[in-house]
Order: sequence, then C-alpha cells, then structure tokens
Amino acid sequence: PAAEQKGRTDLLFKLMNQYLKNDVFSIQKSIVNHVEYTVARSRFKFDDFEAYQATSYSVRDRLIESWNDTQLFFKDKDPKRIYFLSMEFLMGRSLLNSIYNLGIKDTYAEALRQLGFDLEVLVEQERDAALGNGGLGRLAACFLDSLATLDYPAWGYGLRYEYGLFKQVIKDGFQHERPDYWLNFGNPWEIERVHITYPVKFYGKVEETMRDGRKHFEWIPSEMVEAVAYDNPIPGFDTNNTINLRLWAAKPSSEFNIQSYDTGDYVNAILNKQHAETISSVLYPDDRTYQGKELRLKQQHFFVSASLQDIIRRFKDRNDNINDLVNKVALQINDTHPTIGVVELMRTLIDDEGLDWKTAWGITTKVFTFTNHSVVPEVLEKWPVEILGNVLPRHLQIIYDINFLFLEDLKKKYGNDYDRLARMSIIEEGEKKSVRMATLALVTCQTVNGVSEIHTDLMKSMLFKDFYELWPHKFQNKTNGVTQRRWLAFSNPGLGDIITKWLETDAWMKNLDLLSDLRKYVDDPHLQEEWLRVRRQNKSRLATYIEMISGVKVSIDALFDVQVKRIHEYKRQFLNILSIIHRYDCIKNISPEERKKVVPRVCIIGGKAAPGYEIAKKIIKLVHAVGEKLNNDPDIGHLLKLVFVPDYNVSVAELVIPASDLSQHISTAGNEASGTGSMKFAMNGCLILGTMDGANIEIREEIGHENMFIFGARANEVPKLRAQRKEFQPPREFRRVVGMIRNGVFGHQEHFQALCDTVDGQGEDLYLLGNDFLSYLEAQEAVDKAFADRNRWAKMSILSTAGSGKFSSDRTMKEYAEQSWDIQTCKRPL
Ligand code: H2P
Repeated sequence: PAAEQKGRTDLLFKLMNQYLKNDVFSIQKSIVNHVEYTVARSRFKFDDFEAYQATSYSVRDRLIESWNDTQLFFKDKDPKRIYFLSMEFLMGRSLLNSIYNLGIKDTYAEALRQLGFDLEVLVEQERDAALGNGGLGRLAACFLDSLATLDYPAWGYGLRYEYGLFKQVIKDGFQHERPDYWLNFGNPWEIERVHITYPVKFYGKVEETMRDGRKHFEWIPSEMVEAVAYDNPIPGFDTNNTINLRLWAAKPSSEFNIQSYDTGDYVNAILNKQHAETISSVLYPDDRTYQGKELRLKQQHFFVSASLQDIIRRFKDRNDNINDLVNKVALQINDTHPTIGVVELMRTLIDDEGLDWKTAWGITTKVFTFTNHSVVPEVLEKWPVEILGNVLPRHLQIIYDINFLFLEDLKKKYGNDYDRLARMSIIEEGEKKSVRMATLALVTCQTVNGVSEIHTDLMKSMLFKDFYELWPHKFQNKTNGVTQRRWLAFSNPGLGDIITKWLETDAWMKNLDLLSDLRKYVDDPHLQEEWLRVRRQNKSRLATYIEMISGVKVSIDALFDVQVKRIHEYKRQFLNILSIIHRYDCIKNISPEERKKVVPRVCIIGGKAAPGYEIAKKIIKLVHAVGEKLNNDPDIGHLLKLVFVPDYNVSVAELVIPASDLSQHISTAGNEASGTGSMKFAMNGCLILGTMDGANIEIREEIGHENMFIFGARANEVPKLRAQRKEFQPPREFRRVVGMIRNGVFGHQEHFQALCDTVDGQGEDLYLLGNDFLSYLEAQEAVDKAFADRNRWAKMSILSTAGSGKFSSDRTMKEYAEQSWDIQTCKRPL
C-alpha cells in the first residue's frame, strides 16, 4: 500500500540523513579537500586559521545544498513570501551556529579532533560580521534564525558593508575607532552572484510626456550604480529549510555613460567611476540622532531599489498579473531606514509597469508593514527636501503627490484644523523643508508596530498620537524576542544540558514556553547545585578573559554585575558608575570588621560610543579612571573591581552573558523601546536590575516582581519630573559622588567636568540620574542581600530562566506572520 511504501521511503531518507550527519570520515575528506583546493595549502600542513577556513567551506557546501533545495521548493510552491528589509544585520560568527543548526556539531568536533584540531579554537578564528550597531541589527539577525527554523518562506535584504561597525580600541582609557576590515581574510559564508545585478539610478531630471492620453514621467538619471548580490545562507534549526540573506554591494555600472570613456581621458573616466563603490562601503555608526548625510540616503535607496527589482523579477517568474503582488509578497520595513522603498515601489508600478495611481497605491499600501524602534522623536529620520529632490527627483514628486492626497483626506475629516494638518503632514515646513520618513511610513504601510507593550502605548499616546486617532486599526504591538538557539543552547551548552535533563526533552529549543516546567524543580537541591556549578564554570571562563584583556584578576565568588550595550546617556551607564563610586566610598569608610560583611562584586561595563558622541566617550574614560583607582586600592582588594570589556560585539556577548549574575537595564523609563539584552540575560539565569522600561516590564510580568530588582521613576512620572528639573535638589549621596569626580579623585579633573555638568548643572539631568539615585542604591542593597543567600539566588536564577519563554523570537515571528504579513509556513520535505 502507498502509505506503507511512503513510510518506508521516509525512514530510509531519515537513516540516510543520519548516516551522512554522522559520517566523520566524509567530513574529514571534505575539510582536507578544501585545505588543498580552496585554501591552497598542503594537506599535511595547515594552521588553525586555515583549518577554520577549510572547515567553513565544507560546512558551506552543505548549506548551499540545503539552500538550493529550499529555494527550488519555494519556487515550486510559490507561497506568499516575506522580505525583511533592514539596513542592519548583526550576524556575529557563523561556523558554530551553522553546524549546530544543521545538527552536525558533534560530528564536526570529532572529525576535527581526529585531524588534530579543536573546534572551540577554530571557532575563535572567525571574524564577527558586524553589519549593525546594536539591538536593531541583532534583532534582525535573530528574526532570520527564527524565520528559517519556523519554515517561513522568508528572505532578508540588506547592504554588504565593506566596513562593519568600527572596532573599538582603548588607549589610556579613551575610545579610538578603527576600521573593521572584516572581509580582508575572505568570507566563506557568502556566495557572490556575479550575474544577479541591477542598475540603481540617482540624480538627474524627470521628463514629462503624454502617453495614451495620460501624463507619463520618465526619470533620466545622471548617475547609475550596479548592485551585485551576495547570498548568505541562513539554516534553520531542526528543519531542512535554509533561507537567504541577500546583501547588495555597489559596483560601477558598465553600461551607463559609456561615452565618458570616449573622451580620450580613459584613466580618469575609470577613476571617476570608482566612487560608486563607496555607497556600500561603510556602516553609519548610530548616534541616535538624525544625521542627514546624502550618502546615507543613497545607501537606503540603493538597497531597497535593488531589492525591489529582485523581488518583482522573482514574482514575475511565476505570476503574470502585477495586481497579485499583494497575495505573494509582504515587505517589512525595519525602522524608517528602508522607507524610501514605498516610494520606489510606487514609481516602479506607475512609471515602469504603467499602472494608474489608484491601482499602484492600492498595491503599495497593502504590501508594506513598518516597525518603529525608538521612543524619542529626535531620532526620527527627516530628509531635507533639497537633498531628497536632488538625489531622487522623481521620488520627491511622488512624495508630494502622496502628501497632497493625504492632506485632502485629512481636511475632509478635520476641516481647517491647520495645527493638526501641519503636525501630520509628510512634509515638515520651516526654514528648511524636510520629508518626515516615519510619517511617510505611517501613511503608506498596512500596519505599524512597536517593539514592547510600553513602547507601543507610548507610540499611540505620544509619538504618533494623531495617527493613532486616525487609524487605530493600523497599530499593533510585537514584543521583541531573541533566538534561544544562539543565545542559550549554543553559547551556554552547560546550562542547556541541565535544562534538557530536567525537562527530559530538548524540545524547548523550538518551544521556549516549555522552560516554565523548570518551576516544578526550583526547590530541588540537586538542580540548584548543578545550576550553580555550570554558572561558576562560565564565570571562570570569563574571569580568564578579563585577566587577559585587562590584567585584572577577579574572584569567581564575587557577584558578576554586568552592563553591556551601546553607550548612551539614556541607557545611563553613568548612573551605574556613580553607584560604583558610592560603593567604593562606603567600603573605604567602614571598619575592617564591617568590610567582612560586604558582598564582593566585579562590575563589568562594555559598549561602543558613537564616534562623534563626546559625552558617551567621556563615560568610557570615566569607567577606566574609576577602575584604575579602585582596582589598585589595597583597602578594597577583591571587594570591588571594575573592568571595561573593549570592542563589545556578538562574540563577546556570547561569553559574557552566560557568566553574569546580575545585569543592568537601567534606562530612564520611557526611553528604551524594548531592549533585547535583558531577554538574553534572563534566559541564561542572570538576574535583572532595571527600571520599568521597555521589555523589563513584560519580563517582570513573566518572571515575577520578587525575582527582579526594579527601581526608579515610572514612565508616566518622567515628563513631570523633567519639567521640574530646575527646582530639583539631588540627594546628598548623589552630590557627594559627583563631587568626587569633580574634585579629581579619579584624575582627569578637567576632562570630566562636562560630563558632570550633564547631571548636576542647573536644569540639566535630562535623564533623571539624581532623581533615581536613592531608589537605585536601595535596589543595589537588595541585590547584595539576595546574593548573600546562595539558595535564594539559585532559586531566583532558575525562575528567571523558567519565566523567559515569552522572549523567544520564534514567538515574535509567529505574531508578525499571523498579524502583519499573513504568510504560511512552507517546509521542505527531506
Ligand atoms: C534599538 C532600541 C532598543 C530595541 C532595539 C530592537 C534601536 O536598539 O533602542 O530598545 O530593543 O532597537 O528593537 P539599540 O538601542 O540596542 O541599538
């Protein structure tokens, strides 16, 4: 019977697959072949780096196989697809993640061991792919992992920056930026597609003609750049699906402006072309203020234009009617950066496809969805009309038309309420007119979402209030999440094994809600013992690393207190330092007897400051200055240490997070849209010290108030407190520690004055450090008390992990798929 036959075939495939996965010899053969034929070294002599390269190429072979089969399958089934457009993808390293996801990690480790190599050492040879600044880009990377794992027909689209986020080098405690030459030694994880290229236009003029009795616009560009595709396979975990991240690199266009070669100045004609490549050369460091650099706009248009051309071409392979685009394509805009894409699609549909405005508008407004990632209005992108009109003249016309029609509609509803119309207009009037990109996204996208409950509420009640009143149905919340595969299972295998052992299944790797079952065993002394043992091992690894980078010896019996994230005033690393100074001051002023009761702490801070952000850079210097003082003070000894982890990136995070006891997420309430670091820490059994901001609020709901340390003003109190800043008298303790910095206790007196001014100058302290200080110190005391009780801490730690189920990006992706994109899974059979 057919069913039986199928059952047998399935089993055969399964066994074959298992055999291939476990075939150490064929892996060795493949690695050694790559040593010889790809890396071009002798198969009898190759070093760790070459072994890493060859191993990666051999893994890549498997990825390509799976990638090809998945794409063929998608092509055949032709489901509605989701394309995730993002200027940033912070992928980190690929080797370990790929072999874990493909289910061949142990076999590879064994194959390498027999060849005389240690997988753990090889993994360290890989450079991070740092095509992102922080949370935003890392979120996009987690989303891809989940989309692949959940079998969604998805692709990511972005830019292949030649220089990723700068490398942070610390000299005498000061941050210096160095270029990140991440591609210098080759990148085995990408596949260059020399034949997949699209022309992208810039500048020039628009010509208006009549065609079939209708006005027709033709954009005659004066610059054209070629976008070349680089594919990065993204394997799902425990599935046969491998999806794609397609990144675009800019190359000079060979066809455009051919006559310039014929002017006699051949060499200069070529040199002039080279500047095309600058479009994809460097990632802009994020200083959370809008910069308005023309190159940035060009980057945005470049990658969305190439992506849309690619998407429409793929759509047309299988579909004749462009109106069906809405049934086949969902386009996700990650923050405002890709928003120019909505205009590019309008332009394509009208000018190239010949659709009328209404039809083009009907399609465009159905395919796009938009996520906002920030609470603060100052960071919303606005492009000066002058720049936008110069770089993209046809787009500016279309934006004006969209705005005209939109305002006409608004007038019907609100009459002559000109204040409201001005607030809601896509064009901001003023000395310099500009295009509000978030408004453009709100007007054109089917849905808009925030990234945590509080953030979405703030969007509705403040940031986009007018739009919420107009279109309440457009607004959604999608609380962020992270992939538990990379952030728990692979980076903390010890803890992962304990979880699997106690839950008697590893199904939590695909269904994180299962973690809640750990609650049943929270009082079991065996679980607590095992839990603490693994955590100590992780701490020991980190201690070794800390000693290597800073020369500071730390005790793993101390509480590891960590704050790692971009350095920014709103994230309040300065508040953390002030409390460390307070602790130092207290220890100095108590008797040796009392010192015995102090809970020892190792404070770890890491993160990059945007190169032009002076105050953030001073914060980094202050960490070093304070560290220098207290790490060398014999009165303090092991009771308090402060270290700065330089060049914080995904790989450093993978080491730090599993080893942290406490992590700080202490932004002024109402400023952090979500924060995803907190989710990674909580998942790994690290306790959270935080404010009622971003995702902390939802983490608290899941983990329980009693298992977190919450302090500070609430978001609804912040506006009032800010308004009263002039009358506010900071507490004595606060003035004392700021005074210590001002008085030069940590040296560099002059250098730190401007930093101190931000918190104690008249009417300053925008981020309310003075206001929250005492409540922060109280929370810190509660931390000490809890840590002193080993069992209580173990219990809280287990409960943190147990309460983290909600924060899987799998959950987030399912919500997007169902509520925003309307897509179904498409699982490739074996
Ligand atoms: C940003 C927000 C975070 C948010 C993240 C992802 C821009 O990241 O500030 O609150 O969690 O996007 O939505 P970050 O500050 O880490 O660079």
